[in-house]
Amino acid sequence: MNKAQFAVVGLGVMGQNLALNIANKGYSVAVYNRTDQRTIDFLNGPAQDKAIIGTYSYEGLAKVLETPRRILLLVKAGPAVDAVIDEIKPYLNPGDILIDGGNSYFEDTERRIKVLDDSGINYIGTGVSGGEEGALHGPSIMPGGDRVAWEAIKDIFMAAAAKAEDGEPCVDYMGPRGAGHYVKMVHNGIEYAIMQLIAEVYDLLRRGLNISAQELGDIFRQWNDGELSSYLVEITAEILKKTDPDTDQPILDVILDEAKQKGTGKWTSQNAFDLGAPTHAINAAVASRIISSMKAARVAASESITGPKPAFSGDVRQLIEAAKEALFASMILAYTQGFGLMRLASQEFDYDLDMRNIAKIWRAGCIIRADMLDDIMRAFERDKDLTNLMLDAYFKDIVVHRQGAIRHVITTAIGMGIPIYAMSATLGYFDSYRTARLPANLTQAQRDYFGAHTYRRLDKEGSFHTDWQS
Ligand code: NBP
Repeated sequence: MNKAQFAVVGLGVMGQNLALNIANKGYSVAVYNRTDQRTIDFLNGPAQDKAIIGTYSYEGLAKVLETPRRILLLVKAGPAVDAVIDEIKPYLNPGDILIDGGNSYFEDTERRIKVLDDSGINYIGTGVSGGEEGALHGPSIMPGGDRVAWEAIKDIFMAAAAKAEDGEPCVDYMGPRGAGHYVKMVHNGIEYAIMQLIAEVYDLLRRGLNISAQELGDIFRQWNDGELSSYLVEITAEILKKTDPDTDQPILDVILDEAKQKGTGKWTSQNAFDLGAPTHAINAAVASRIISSMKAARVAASESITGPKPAFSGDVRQLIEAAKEALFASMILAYTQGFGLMRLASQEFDYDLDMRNIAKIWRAGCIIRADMLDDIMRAFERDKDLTNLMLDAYFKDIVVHRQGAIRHVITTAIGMGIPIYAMSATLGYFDSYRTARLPANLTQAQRDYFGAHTYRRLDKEGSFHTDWQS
């Protein structure tokens, strides 16, 4: 019997679709799932007539695979990954490659690599983005770990990955150890930020200007035909135009306004705080999801805590145009913050991340794919050590010329009492970054006043303390 070339463990939506994707590219795939029935249903359903072999034990899986074995885990992130590693390990040999394709925390990946080091089993931690559809037709894949192991899986990942317009596969080696999962974490942080920026613009136009969901769908569709062209803007247009079959209302009007989260955005912010990276838009997006979940408290507060009524008396067309420009510029600033964080992480963790390659593999397949990533890729081609995207002439020009739009949109929303936190935070980042002297002089003085923490001066070297109450 010919042995299978690749294996997928975990047949949730991602596992099933990636197994199908890889089989469709001409590879034979063995699959295993903890609950046998899922495997049976998969084999009798979507995997029928494909080069996919079902197995019902880790021993059986190991036996049907060619060596070195290449096994992709797509199980729930967290303890499930450790459980699978413990159970499968006795059937693996040195040189075999275990690939974790779930949304694992990068520090867990670093730990697992250390634990497996003695066994000679190679471990690749890889981000996979694109959701259900992407997994089937071509995701963006962000592998990290041992470079030699990457070379041994490269052909399959290149075949399975999305292809950008220039034909380049959206996969590349990110760096050692947890680098792949780190990049995926930041990808998700940027995703949180962009989703929140879009949601705020939707809220301003829907509630503040009373534009119907259908009309707004048309507006987002037009935006998607221009410089804002991106997956998240595209699906927003489709969502806005969708009608609920039960009520005949726009489906958005019947969806509960409580956003869930699995943690990748929060991890991005937590790590940014640890590294000292300014990720204002991501932090604001995480906080916005948190306050959205306090529905009962918000409903109660809305009955007693008053504020301005959302009523707009200005130029509607001008505000819509400004919203488009503001969204474009603030999306650029969200990417800027994400790339800035990865730059610091690359130094801190010795990941040696190549920002150009990251932009390159985010151009298709993933949730944050957008035309502007082509330009981000080019900016890092012009200067691979670019410390901040805003220092690239092309992006500086865009943001500088559109800052007026951001200010107009924010002040309009604030005047109407419509929360616009992520966009305001994004502008706060922009204004802080371009300000030579921030009020941190006062913060320094206060710290010295109450805690004798000392302060530094502009005119002299050294640490100084003032006896403030004398
Ligand atoms: P889920 O995250 O829902 O995980 C389901 C799979 O994990 C099933 O195969 C389940 O087996 C298996 N599993 C669990 Br739960 N505990 C296990 C254990 N202790 N031992 C062995 N198997 C166990 O699936 P998913 O949505 O396909 O996601 C897979 C990974 O990909 C996750 O890390 C996810 O965060 C990531 N991801 C998901 C998406 C997406 O759009 N869904 C996108 C990108 C990345 P069972 O059938 O026996 O319960």
